[in-house]
Amino acid sequence: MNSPLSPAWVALAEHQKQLATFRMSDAFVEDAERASRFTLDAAGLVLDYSKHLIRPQTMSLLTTLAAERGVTTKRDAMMAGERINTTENRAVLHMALRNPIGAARTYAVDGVNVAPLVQHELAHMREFTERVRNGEWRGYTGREITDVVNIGIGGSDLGPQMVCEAMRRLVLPRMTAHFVSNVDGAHLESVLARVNPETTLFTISSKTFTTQETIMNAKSARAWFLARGGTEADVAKHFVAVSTNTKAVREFGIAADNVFGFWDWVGGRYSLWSAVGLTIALAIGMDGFDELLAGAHAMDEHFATAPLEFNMPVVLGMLGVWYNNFWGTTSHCIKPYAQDLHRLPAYLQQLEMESNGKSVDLQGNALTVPSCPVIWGEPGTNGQHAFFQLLHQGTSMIPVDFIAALDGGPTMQDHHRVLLANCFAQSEALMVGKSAAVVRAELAASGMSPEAIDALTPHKVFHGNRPSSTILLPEVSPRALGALIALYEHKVFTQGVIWNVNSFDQWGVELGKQLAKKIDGELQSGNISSTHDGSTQALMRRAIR
Ligand code: G6Q
Repeated sequence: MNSPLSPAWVALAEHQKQLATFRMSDAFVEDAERASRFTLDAAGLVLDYSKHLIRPQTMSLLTTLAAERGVTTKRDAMMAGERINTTENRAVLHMALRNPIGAARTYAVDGVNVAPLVQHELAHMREFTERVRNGEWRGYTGREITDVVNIGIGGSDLGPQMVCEAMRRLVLPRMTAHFVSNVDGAHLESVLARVNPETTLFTISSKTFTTQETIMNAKSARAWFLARGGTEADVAKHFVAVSTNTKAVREFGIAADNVFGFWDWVGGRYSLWSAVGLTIALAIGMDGFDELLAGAHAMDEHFATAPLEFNMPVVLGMLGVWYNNFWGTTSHCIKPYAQDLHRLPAYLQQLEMESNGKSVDLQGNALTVPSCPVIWGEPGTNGQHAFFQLLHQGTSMIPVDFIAALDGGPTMQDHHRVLLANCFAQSEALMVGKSAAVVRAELAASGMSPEAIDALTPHKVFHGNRPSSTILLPEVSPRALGALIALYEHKVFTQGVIWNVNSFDQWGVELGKQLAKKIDGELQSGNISSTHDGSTQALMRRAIR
Protein backbone atom coordinates (compact mmCIF):
# COMPACT_ATOMS: atom_id res chain seq x y z
CA MET A 1 0.00 0.00 0.00
CA ASN A 2 2.90 2.38 0.65
CA SER A 3 4.08 2.39 -2.90
CA PRO A 4 1.63 3.72 -5.45
CA LEU A 5 3.42 1.70 -8.12
CA SER A 6 0.82 -1.03 -7.85
CA PRO A 7 -0.42 -3.12 -10.80
CA ALA A 8 -3.17 -0.57 -11.52
CA TRP A 9 -0.62 2.26 -11.42
CA VAL A 10 1.68 0.45 -13.83
CA ALA A 11 -1.26 -0.34 -16.13
CA LEU A 12 -2.26 3.31 -16.18
CA ALA A 13 1.28 4.39 -17.03
CA GLU A 14 1.25 1.92 -19.92
CA HIS A 15 -2.18 3.08 -21.02
CA GLN A 16 -1.08 6.72 -20.98
CA LYS A 17 1.64 5.87 -23.51
CA GLN A 18 -0.99 4.37 -25.78
CA LEU A 19 -2.87 7.66 -25.69
CA ALA A 20 0.07 9.66 -27.01
CA THR A 21 -1.73 10.31 -30.29
CA PHE A 22 -5.25 10.30 -28.89
CA ARG A 23 -7.40 13.25 -29.99
CA MET A 24 -10.50 14.02 -27.99
CA SER A 25 -12.28 15.53 -30.99
CA ASP A 26 -11.75 12.30 -32.93
CA ALA A 27 -13.08 10.30 -30.00
CA PHE A 28 -16.36 12.22 -30.20
CA VAL A 29 -16.63 11.28 -33.87
CA GLU A 30 -15.84 7.62 -33.18
CA ASP A 31 -18.17 7.33 -30.22
CA ALA A 32 -21.57 8.96 -30.60
CA GLU A 33 -22.30 8.19 -26.96
CA ARG A 34 -19.16 9.80 -25.60
CA ALA A 35 -20.86 12.90 -24.13
CA SER A 36 -23.51 10.90 -22.29
CA ARG A 37 -21.09 8.10 -21.39
CA PHE A 38 -18.91 10.61 -19.57
CA THR A 39 -21.61 12.68 -17.91
CA LEU A 40 -22.86 12.17 -14.37
CA ASP A 41 -25.79 13.63 -12.47
CA ALA A 42 -25.68 13.78 -8.69
CA ALA A 43 -27.27 15.90 -5.98
CA GLY A 44 -28.66 18.24 -8.62
CA LEU A 45 -25.28 18.82 -10.28
CA VAL A 46 -24.11 17.69 -13.69
CA LEU A 47 -20.51 16.76 -14.40
CA ASP A 48 -19.53 16.51 -18.05
CA TYR A 49 -16.08 14.93 -18.15
CA SER A 50 -16.14 13.92 -21.78
CA LYS A 51 -13.57 16.56 -22.81
CA HIS A 52 -10.74 14.65 -21.20
CA LEU A 53 -7.86 12.55 -22.48
CA ILE A 54 -9.74 9.40 -21.62
CA ARG A 55 -11.25 6.34 -23.20
CA PRO A 56 -13.68 4.05 -21.37
CA GLN A 57 -10.68 1.87 -20.53
CA THR A 58 -8.99 4.83 -18.83
CA MET A 59 -11.88 5.17 -16.43
CA SER A 60 -11.93 1.47 -15.62
CA LEU A 61 -8.20 1.51 -14.96
CA LEU A 62 -8.55 4.59 -12.76
CA THR A 63 -11.43 2.91 -10.93
CA THR A 64 -9.27 -0.14 -10.35
CA LEU A 65 -6.59 2.12 -8.94
CA ALA A 66 -9.06 3.89 -6.64
CA ALA A 67 -10.42 0.55 -5.44
CA GLU A 68 -6.92 -0.89 -5.00
CA ARG A 69 -5.90 2.16 -2.93
CA GLY A 70 -8.91 1.63 -0.67
CA VAL A 71 -11.15 4.58 -1.48
CA THR A 72 -14.26 2.62 -0.49
CA THR A 73 -12.94 1.23 2.78
CA LYS A 74 -11.36 4.52 3.78
CA ARG A 75 -14.53 6.42 2.91
CA ASP A 76 -16.48 4.01 5.10
CA ALA A 77 -13.90 4.36 7.89
CA MET A 78 -14.22 8.15 7.74
CA MET A 79 -18.00 7.97 7.85
CA ALA A 80 -17.86 5.48 10.72
CA GLY A 81 -16.02 8.06 12.81
CA GLU A 82 -12.65 6.29 12.85
CA ARG A 83 -9.75 8.55 13.76
CA ILE A 84 -8.45 8.74 10.21
CA ASN A 85 -6.66 12.02 10.92
CA THR A 86 -3.91 10.00 12.54
CA THR A 87 -1.36 12.75 13.17
CA GLU A 88 -3.90 14.68 15.22
CA ASN A 89 -5.73 11.57 16.46
CA ARG A 90 -9.08 12.92 15.29
CA ALA A 91 -12.14 11.64 13.54
CA VAL A 92 -13.26 13.47 10.40
CA LEU A 93 -16.99 13.95 10.46
CA HIS A 94 -18.00 17.19 8.77
CA MET A 95 -20.68 15.07 7.04
CA ALA A 96 -22.39 14.75 10.44
CA LEU A 97 -22.96 18.51 10.45
CA ARG A 98 -25.29 18.20 7.49
CA ASN A 99 -26.99 14.93 8.35
CA PRO A 100 -30.67 15.80 8.74
CA ILE A 101 -32.82 14.82 11.69
CA GLY A 102 -34.27 11.37 11.12
CA ALA A 103 -31.66 10.35 8.52
CA ALA A 104 -31.02 6.63 8.25
CA ARG A 105 -27.27 7.18 8.61
CA THR A 106 -25.84 8.08 12.00
CA TYR A 107 -22.40 9.48 12.69
CA ALA A 108 -20.68 8.58 15.92
CA VAL A 109 -17.35 9.23 17.61
CA ASP A 110 -16.18 6.58 20.06
CA GLY A 111 -19.62 5.00 19.77
CA VAL A 112 -21.47 8.19 20.71
CA ASN A 113 -23.95 9.53 18.17
CA VAL A 114 -23.02 13.16 17.52
CA ALA A 115 -26.44 14.17 16.16
CA PRO A 116 -27.73 15.63 19.47
CA LEU A 117 -24.65 17.88 19.72
CA VAL A 118 -25.07 19.03 16.14
CA GLN A 119 -28.80 19.66 16.47
CA HIS A 120 -28.30 21.54 19.73
CA GLU A 121 -25.82 23.92 18.10
CA LEU A 122 -28.04 24.36 15.03
CA ALA A 123 -30.95 25.23 17.31
CA HIS A 124 -28.76 27.76 19.13
CA MET A 125 -27.76 29.28 15.79
CA ARG A 126 -31.40 29.46 14.70
CA GLU A 127 -32.55 31.07 17.92
CA PHE A 128 -29.77 33.67 17.82
CA THR A 129 -29.86 34.49 14.11
CA GLU A 130 -33.63 34.89 14.15
CA ARG A 131 -33.42 37.36 17.01
CA VAL A 132 -30.78 39.38 15.20
CA ARG A 133 -32.59 39.27 11.87
CA ASN A 134 -36.04 40.13 13.22
CA GLY A 135 -34.66 43.07 15.13
CA GLU A 136 -35.27 41.71 18.61
CA TRP A 137 -31.53 41.61 19.30
CA ARG A 138 -30.39 45.20 19.42
CA GLY A 139 -27.19 47.10 19.86
CA TYR A 140 -26.29 49.13 22.93
CA THR A 141 -28.26 52.18 21.85
CA GLY A 142 -31.32 50.13 21.00
CA ARG A 143 -30.79 50.06 17.24
CA GLU A 144 -31.12 46.99 15.01
CA ILE A 145 -28.02 45.20 13.77
CA THR A 146 -27.19 46.20 10.20
CA ASP A 147 -23.64 44.88 9.81
CA VAL A 148 -21.95 41.64 10.75
CA VAL A 149 -18.16 41.58 10.81
CA ASN A 150 -16.74 38.06 10.71
CA ILE A 151 -13.25 38.07 12.22
CA GLY A 152 -11.44 34.83 11.41
CA ILE A 153 -8.85 33.48 9.02
CA GLY A 154 -8.27 30.41 6.85
CA GLY A 155 -11.01 27.88 7.49
CA SER A 156 -12.78 30.37 9.74
CA ASP A 157 -12.99 32.90 6.92
CA LEU A 158 -12.75 31.52 3.40
CA GLY A 159 -15.85 29.31 3.45
CA PRO A 160 -18.26 31.74 5.10
CA GLN A 161 -16.99 34.56 2.92
CA MET A 162 -17.27 32.55 -0.28
CA VAL A 163 -20.82 31.46 0.57
CA CYS A 164 -21.98 34.94 1.63
CA GLU A 165 -20.68 36.39 -1.64
CA ALA A 166 -22.37 33.64 -3.61
CA MET A 167 -25.68 34.13 -1.79
CA ARG A 168 -25.68 37.89 -2.35
CA ARG A 169 -29.25 37.91 -3.56
CA LEU A 170 -30.56 36.19 -0.41
CA VAL A 171 -28.95 38.49 2.13
CA LEU A 172 -31.41 40.32 4.40
CA PRO A 173 -31.74 43.76 2.79
CA ARG A 174 -30.71 45.72 5.87
CA MET A 175 -27.74 43.44 6.58
CA THR A 176 -24.19 43.55 5.22
CA ALA A 177 -21.64 40.84 5.98
CA HIS A 178 -18.00 41.91 6.17
CA PHE A 179 -14.94 39.71 6.58
CA VAL A 180 -11.69 40.62 8.28
CA SER A 181 -8.91 38.05 8.15
CA ASN A 182 -5.55 39.67 7.47
CA VAL A 183 -3.43 40.83 10.41
CA ASP A 184 -2.62 43.83 8.22
CA GLY A 185 -4.48 46.60 10.06
CA ALA A 186 -5.58 47.91 6.69
CA HIS A 187 -8.11 45.10 6.50
CA LEU A 188 -9.83 45.85 9.80
CA GLU A 189 -9.47 49.60 9.31
CA SER A 190 -11.17 49.52 5.91
CA VAL A 191 -14.12 47.54 7.28
CA LEU A 192 -14.47 49.62 10.45
CA ALA A 193 -14.58 52.75 8.31
CA ARG A 194 -17.81 51.44 6.79
CA VAL A 195 -19.69 50.39 9.93
CA ASN A 196 -21.32 52.00 12.94
CA PRO A 197 -20.51 50.57 16.41
CA GLU A 198 -24.16 50.95 17.46
CA THR A 199 -25.40 48.60 14.75
CA THR A 200 -22.49 46.22 14.24
CA LEU A 201 -22.16 42.65 15.45
CA PHE A 202 -18.72 41.04 15.47
CA THR A 203 -18.52 37.25 15.12
CA ILE A 204 -15.10 36.14 16.30
CA SER A 205 -14.59 32.83 14.62
CA SER A 206 -11.64 30.74 15.71
CA LYS A 207 -11.57 27.03 16.39
CA THR A 208 -8.56 27.38 18.69
CA PHE A 209 -9.09 31.00 19.76
CA THR A 210 -5.32 31.36 19.77
CA THR A 211 -4.77 32.38 16.15
CA GLN A 212 -2.59 35.47 16.17
CA GLU A 213 -4.36 37.33 13.38
CA THR A 214 -7.86 36.69 14.69
CA ILE A 215 -7.13 37.51 18.31
CA MET A 216 -5.29 40.69 17.34
CA ASN A 217 -8.12 41.81 15.04
CA ALA A 218 -10.73 40.90 17.67
CA LYS A 219 -8.92 42.91 20.35
CA SER A 220 -8.57 45.90 18.05
CA ALA A 221 -12.25 45.67 17.10
CA ARG A 222 -13.21 45.62 20.77
CA ALA A 223 -10.96 48.61 21.48
CA TRP A 224 -12.59 50.45 18.54
CA PHE A 225 -16.02 49.62 19.96
CA LEU A 226 -15.09 50.80 23.46
CA ALA A 227 -13.56 53.99 22.10
CA ARG A 228 -16.78 54.87 20.30
CA GLY A 229 -19.28 54.86 23.10
CA GLY A 230 -19.69 51.17 23.90
CA THR A 231 -18.99 50.07 27.48
CA GLU A 232 -17.59 46.78 28.77
CA ALA A 233 -21.15 45.75 29.63
CA ASP A 234 -22.22 46.46 26.03
CA VAL A 235 -19.62 44.07 24.59
CA ALA A 236 -22.07 41.19 25.07
CA LYS A 237 -24.49 42.82 22.64
CA HIS A 238 -21.89 43.26 19.93
CA PHE A 239 -19.43 40.37 20.19
CA VAL A 240 -20.16 36.68 19.80
CA ALA A 241 -17.70 33.86 19.27
CA VAL A 242 -17.50 30.58 17.43
CA SER A 243 -14.90 28.32 18.96
CA THR A 244 -14.04 24.99 20.51
CA ASN A 245 -12.00 26.83 23.17
CA THR A 246 -14.69 28.16 25.51
CA LYS A 247 -12.18 29.02 28.23
CA ALA A 248 -10.23 31.40 25.99
CA VAL A 249 -13.45 32.95 24.71
CA ARG A 250 -14.57 33.66 28.28
CA GLU A 251 -11.19 35.21 29.06
CA PHE A 252 -11.64 37.46 26.04
CA GLY A 253 -14.83 38.75 27.68
CA ILE A 254 -17.52 37.18 25.55
CA ALA A 255 -20.61 36.02 27.47
CA ALA A 256 -21.12 32.23 27.70
CA ASP A 257 -24.52 32.51 25.99
CA ASN A 258 -22.84 34.13 23.03
CA VAL A 259 -20.46 31.28 22.31
CA PHE A 260 -21.24 28.83 19.56
CA GLY A 261 -19.32 25.60 19.71
CA PHE A 262 -18.08 22.86 17.47
CA TRP A 263 -15.86 19.84 17.89
CA ASP A 264 -12.39 18.55 17.16
CA TRP A 265 -13.77 16.22 14.47
CA VAL A 266 -14.50 19.28 12.32
CA GLY A 267 -11.37 20.43 10.51
CA GLY A 268 -10.99 24.19 9.98
CA ARG A 269 -11.31 24.04 6.20
CA TYR A 270 -14.30 21.70 6.55
CA SER A 271 -16.07 23.85 9.13
CA LEU A 272 -18.39 26.21 7.26
CA TRP A 273 -21.20 23.72 7.97
CA SER A 274 -20.77 24.19 11.71
CA ALA A 275 -21.31 27.33 13.76
CA VAL A 276 -18.39 28.74 11.75
CA GLY A 277 -21.19 29.38 9.25
CA LEU A 278 -22.89 31.73 11.73
CA THR A 279 -22.23 34.76 9.55
CA ILE A 280 -23.83 32.94 6.62
CA ALA A 281 -26.90 32.21 8.74
CA LEU A 282 -27.03 35.82 9.94
CA ALA A 283 -26.87 37.04 6.36
CA ILE A 284 -29.25 34.64 4.59
CA GLY A 285 -31.22 33.16 7.49
CA MET A 286 -31.21 29.73 9.01
CA ASP A 287 -33.58 28.30 6.40
CA GLY A 288 -31.07 29.19 3.71
CA PHE A 289 -28.27 27.70 5.81
CA ASP A 290 -30.30 24.50 6.16
CA GLU A 291 -30.60 24.39 2.37
CA LEU A 292 -26.83 24.62 2.09
CA LEU A 293 -26.55 21.68 4.48
CA ALA A 294 -29.19 19.75 2.51
CA GLY A 295 -27.27 20.15 -0.73
CA ALA A 296 -24.07 18.92 0.89
CA HIS A 297 -25.92 16.03 2.47
CA ALA A 298 -27.27 14.95 -0.91
CA MET A 299 -23.71 14.85 -2.22
CA ASP A 300 -22.55 12.94 0.90
CA GLU A 301 -25.14 10.26 0.24
CA HIS A 302 -24.12 10.03 -3.39
CA PHE A 303 -20.47 9.75 -2.37
CA ALA A 304 -21.32 7.13 0.24
CA THR A 305 -23.35 4.91 -2.05
CA ALA A 306 -22.56 5.34 -5.77
CA PRO A 307 -20.19 2.83 -7.37
CA LEU A 308 -16.73 4.34 -7.78
CA GLU A 309 -16.94 4.59 -11.57
CA PHE A 310 -20.17 6.63 -11.36
CA ASN A 311 -19.32 8.51 -8.21
CA MET A 312 -18.96 12.18 -9.09
CA PRO A 313 -16.36 13.18 -6.46
CA VAL A 314 -14.40 9.99 -7.09
CA VAL A 315 -14.40 10.60 -10.85
CA LEU A 316 -13.24 14.19 -10.36
CA GLY A 317 -10.52 12.97 -8.00
CA MET A 318 -9.38 10.21 -10.33
CA LEU A 319 -9.17 12.62 -13.28
CA GLY A 320 -6.97 14.89 -11.20
CA VAL A 321 -4.68 11.97 -10.42
CA TRP A 322 -4.66 11.00 -14.10
CA TYR A 323 -3.19 14.34 -15.15
CA ASN A 324 -1.05 14.97 -12.10
CA ASN A 325 0.60 11.59 -12.01
CA PHE A 326 0.43 10.27 -15.55
CA TRP A 327 0.56 13.39 -17.74
CA GLY A 328 2.87 15.45 -15.55
CA THR A 329 0.59 18.46 -15.13
CA THR A 330 1.40 20.60 -12.11
CA SER A 331 -1.52 22.96 -11.86
CA HIS A 332 -5.28 22.91 -12.10
CA CYS A 333 -7.45 25.88 -13.00
CA ILE A 334 -10.86 26.59 -11.46
CA LYS A 335 -13.10 28.75 -13.63
CA PRO A 336 -16.47 29.63 -12.17
CA TYR A 337 -18.54 31.26 -14.90
CA ALA A 338 -20.52 32.95 -12.15
CA GLN A 339 -19.40 36.23 -10.67
CA ASP A 340 -21.16 35.32 -7.44
CA LEU A 341 -18.71 32.40 -7.10
CA HIS A 342 -15.71 34.69 -7.42
CA ARG A 343 -14.23 33.50 -4.09
CA LEU A 344 -14.60 29.83 -4.99
CA PRO A 345 -11.06 29.48 -6.42
CA ALA A 346 -9.58 30.92 -3.21
CA TYR A 347 -11.73 28.60 -1.13
CA LEU A 348 -10.71 25.57 -3.19
CA GLN A 349 -7.07 26.59 -3.01
CA GLN A 350 -7.20 26.05 0.72
CA LEU A 351 -9.39 22.96 0.56
CA GLU A 352 -7.16 21.18 -1.93
CA MET A 353 -3.68 22.50 -1.22
CA GLU A 354 -3.87 22.49 2.57
CA SER A 355 -5.41 19.02 2.51
CA ASN A 356 -3.21 17.30 -0.05
CA GLY A 357 -0.12 19.50 -0.31
CA LYS A 358 1.91 16.83 1.46
CA SER A 359 5.15 15.05 0.69
CA VAL A 360 5.01 12.15 3.12
CA ASP A 361 2.46 9.37 3.22
CA LEU A 362 0.35 8.33 6.19
CA GLN A 363 3.19 6.14 7.44
CA GLY A 364 5.67 9.02 7.25
CA ASN A 365 7.50 7.78 4.16
CA ALA A 366 8.49 10.23 1.43
CA LEU A 367 6.03 10.16 -1.45
CA THR A 368 7.50 8.80 -4.64
CA VAL A 369 4.93 10.49 -6.88
CA PRO A 370 3.64 14.07 -6.95
CA SER A 371 0.63 14.92 -4.79
CA CYS A 372 -1.57 18.02 -4.98
CA PRO A 373 -1.13 20.35 -7.96
CA VAL A 374 -1.33 24.12 -7.64
CA ILE A 375 -4.97 25.19 -7.66
CA TRP A 376 -5.73 28.59 -9.07
CA GLY A 377 -8.35 30.49 -10.99
CA GLU A 378 -10.58 33.47 -11.45
CA PRO A 379 -14.15 33.86 -12.55
CA GLY A 380 -15.02 33.81 -16.23
CA THR A 381 -15.19 35.73 -18.44
CA ASN A 382 -12.44 37.86 -16.85
CA GLY A 383 -9.76 35.19 -17.12
CA GLN A 384 -10.32 34.99 -20.86
CA HIS A 385 -8.84 38.45 -21.20
CA ALA A 386 -5.85 37.57 -19.08
CA PHE A 387 -4.36 34.11 -18.56
CA PHE A 388 -6.39 32.11 -21.07
CA GLN A 389 -3.64 32.82 -23.58
CA LEU A 390 -1.47 30.40 -21.60
CA LEU A 391 -4.25 27.83 -21.24
CA HIS A 392 -4.73 27.78 -25.01
CA GLN A 393 -1.22 28.26 -26.36
CA GLY A 394 1.21 27.97 -23.43
CA THR A 395 3.71 25.14 -23.24
CA SER A 396 2.02 23.42 -20.28
CA MET A 397 -1.20 21.51 -20.29
CA ILE A 398 -3.47 22.74 -17.47
CA PRO A 399 -6.76 20.93 -16.81
CA VAL A 400 -9.66 23.29 -16.18
CA ASP A 401 -12.90 22.96 -14.21
CA PHE A 402 -15.58 25.13 -15.79
CA ILE A 403 -18.41 25.74 -13.32
CA ALA A 404 -21.62 27.41 -14.44
CA ALA A 405 -25.24 27.82 -13.39
CA LEU A 406 -27.93 27.15 -15.98
CA ASP A 407 -30.26 29.74 -14.52
CA GLY A 408 -28.64 33.10 -13.89
CA GLY A 409 -31.64 34.60 -12.10
CA PRO A 410 -34.48 36.87 -13.12
CA THR A 411 -32.48 39.88 -14.29
CA MET A 412 -30.12 40.50 -17.20
CA GLN A 413 -30.85 37.17 -18.81
CA ASP A 414 -29.12 38.18 -22.02
CA HIS A 415 -25.94 38.61 -19.97
CA HIS A 416 -26.36 35.10 -18.67
CA ARG A 417 -26.75 33.67 -22.17
CA VAL A 418 -23.53 35.38 -23.25
CA LEU A 419 -21.79 34.12 -20.09
CA LEU A 420 -22.78 30.51 -20.82
CA ALA A 421 -21.83 30.91 -24.49
CA ASN A 422 -18.36 31.96 -23.40
CA CYS A 423 -18.07 29.12 -20.92
CA PHE A 424 -19.01 26.47 -23.46
CA ALA A 425 -16.88 28.13 -26.15
CA GLN A 426 -13.77 27.99 -23.99
CA SER A 427 -13.97 24.28 -23.26
CA GLU A 428 -14.70 23.62 -26.91
CA ALA A 429 -11.79 25.80 -28.03
CA LEU A 430 -9.41 24.12 -25.60
CA MET A 431 -10.34 20.75 -26.99
CA VAL A 432 -10.82 21.44 -30.70
CA GLY A 433 -8.02 23.94 -31.21
CA LYS A 434 -7.33 25.38 -34.66
CA SER A 435 -5.04 23.69 -37.14
CA ALA A 436 -2.49 25.42 -39.38
CA ALA A 437 -4.62 24.52 -42.41
CA VAL A 438 -7.65 26.31 -40.98
CA VAL A 439 -5.53 29.31 -39.97
CA ARG A 440 -4.08 29.51 -43.47
CA ALA A 441 -7.48 29.29 -45.11
CA GLU A 442 -8.85 32.04 -42.87
CA LEU A 443 -5.88 34.31 -43.55
CA ALA A 444 -6.05 33.66 -47.28
CA ALA A 445 -9.76 34.51 -47.28
CA SER A 446 -8.90 37.83 -45.62
CA GLY A 447 -6.66 38.62 -48.58
CA MET A 448 -3.29 38.27 -46.89
CA SER A 449 -0.17 37.65 -48.94
CA PRO A 450 1.35 34.12 -48.87
CA GLU A 451 4.52 35.45 -47.16
CA ALA A 452 2.50 37.13 -44.43
CA ILE A 453 0.41 33.98 -44.01
CA ASP A 454 3.60 31.91 -43.54
CA ALA A 455 4.87 34.32 -40.91
CA LEU A 456 1.64 34.59 -38.97
CA THR A 457 0.30 31.04 -39.09
CA PRO A 458 2.40 29.48 -36.28
CA HIS A 459 1.24 32.22 -33.92
CA LYS A 460 -2.41 31.58 -34.65
CA VAL A 461 -2.40 27.79 -34.31
CA PHE A 462 -4.15 26.23 -31.30
CA HIS A 463 -3.03 22.67 -30.77
CA GLY A 464 -6.15 21.90 -28.80
CA ASN A 465 -6.68 18.54 -27.10
CA ARG A 466 -6.54 20.33 -23.74
CA PRO A 467 -8.73 18.79 -21.06
CA SER A 468 -11.55 20.28 -19.03
CA SER A 469 -14.54 19.28 -16.95
CA THR A 470 -17.79 21.22 -16.96
CA ILE A 471 -19.87 21.27 -13.81
CA LEU A 472 -23.38 22.64 -14.15
CA LEU A 473 -25.51 23.89 -11.27
CA PRO A 474 -29.22 24.49 -11.76
CA GLU A 475 -28.64 27.94 -10.23
CA VAL A 476 -26.35 29.46 -7.61
CA SER A 477 -28.67 28.49 -4.76
CA PRO A 478 -27.69 27.40 -1.25
CA ARG A 479 -28.63 23.81 -2.10
CA ALA A 480 -26.57 23.68 -5.30
CA LEU A 481 -23.62 25.41 -3.65
CA GLY A 482 -23.75 22.98 -0.73
CA ALA A 483 -23.58 20.09 -3.17
CA LEU A 484 -20.74 21.73 -5.10
CA ILE A 485 -18.59 22.28 -2.02
CA ALA A 486 -19.19 18.74 -0.79
CA LEU A 487 -18.28 17.49 -4.27
CA TYR A 488 -14.85 19.07 -3.95
CA GLU A 489 -14.43 17.95 -0.33
CA HIS A 490 -14.92 14.35 -1.36
CA LYS A 491 -12.76 14.81 -4.46
CA VAL A 492 -9.97 15.90 -2.14
CA PHE A 493 -10.59 12.89 0.09
CA THR A 494 -10.43 10.53 -2.88
CA GLN A 495 -7.13 11.97 -4.03
CA GLY A 496 -5.74 11.88 -0.51
CA VAL A 497 -6.51 8.16 -0.36
CA ILE A 498 -4.93 7.52 -3.75
CA TRP A 499 -1.80 9.40 -2.71
CA ASN A 500 -2.00 7.83 0.77
CA VAL A 501 -1.59 11.18 2.53
CA ASN A 502 -3.38 12.60 5.56
CA SER A 503 -5.77 15.12 3.99
CA PHE A 504 -6.84 16.43 7.38
CA ASP A 505 -3.75 17.82 9.05
CA GLN A 506 -1.75 20.95 8.10
CA TRP A 507 1.62 20.81 9.84
CA GLY A 508 3.12 22.81 7.02
CA VAL A 509 1.62 26.03 8.37
CA GLU A 510 3.41 25.75 11.72
CA LEU A 511 7.01 26.75 11.02
CA GLY A 512 6.17 30.19 9.64
CA LYS A 513 3.95 30.87 12.66
CA GLN A 514 6.78 29.93 15.05
CA LEU A 515 9.30 32.11 13.28
CA ALA A 516 6.89 35.04 13.01
CA LYS A 517 6.46 35.00 16.79
CA LYS A 518 10.20 35.06 17.33
CA ILE A 519 10.79 37.76 14.73
CA ASP A 520 7.96 39.88 16.09
CA GLY A 521 9.52 39.75 19.57
CA GLU A 522 12.84 40.89 18.13
CA LEU A 523 11.23 43.66 16.07
CA GLN A 524 9.58 44.90 19.26
CA SER A 525 12.75 44.80 21.34
CA GLY A 526 15.08 45.87 18.57
CA ASN A 527 17.44 42.99 19.43
CA ILE A 528 17.94 41.00 16.28
CA SER A 529 19.24 37.53 16.93
CA SER A 530 22.33 36.48 15.01
CA THR A 531 20.76 33.04 14.61
CA HIS A 532 18.79 34.39 11.65
CA ASP A 533 20.36 34.17 8.21
CA GLY A 534 21.93 37.30 6.75
CA SER A 535 18.97 38.12 4.53
CA THR A 536 16.42 37.90 7.35
CA GLN A 537 18.61 39.98 9.68
CA ALA A 538 19.01 42.67 7.01
CA LEU A 539 15.28 42.76 6.31
CA MET A 540 14.57 43.05 10.03
CA ARG A 541 17.08 45.91 10.41
CA ARG A 542 15.24 47.82 7.67
CA ALA A 543 11.91 47.29 9.43
CA ILE A 544 13.02 48.58 12.81
CA ARG A 545 12.17 52.28 13.16
C1 G6Q B 1 -7.84 24.81 8.20
C2 G6Q B 1 -6.71 25.26 8.93
C3 G6Q B 1 -6.62 26.76 9.09
C4 G6Q B 1 -7.44 27.33 10.23
C5 G6Q B 1 -6.96 28.74 10.52
C6 G6Q B 1 -7.75 29.41 11.58
O1 G6Q B 1 -8.12 23.64 8.02
O2 G6Q B 1 -6.64 24.60 10.14
O3 G6Q B 1 -6.93 27.46 7.92
O4 G6Q B 1 -8.80 27.32 9.90
O5 G6Q B 1 -5.61 28.69 10.86
O6 G6Q B 1 -7.69 28.68 12.76
P1 G6Q B 1 -8.63 29.01 13.96
O7 G6Q B 1 -10.04 28.76 13.51
O8 G6Q B 1 -8.22 28.09 15.07
O9 G6Q B 1 -8.43 30.45 14.29
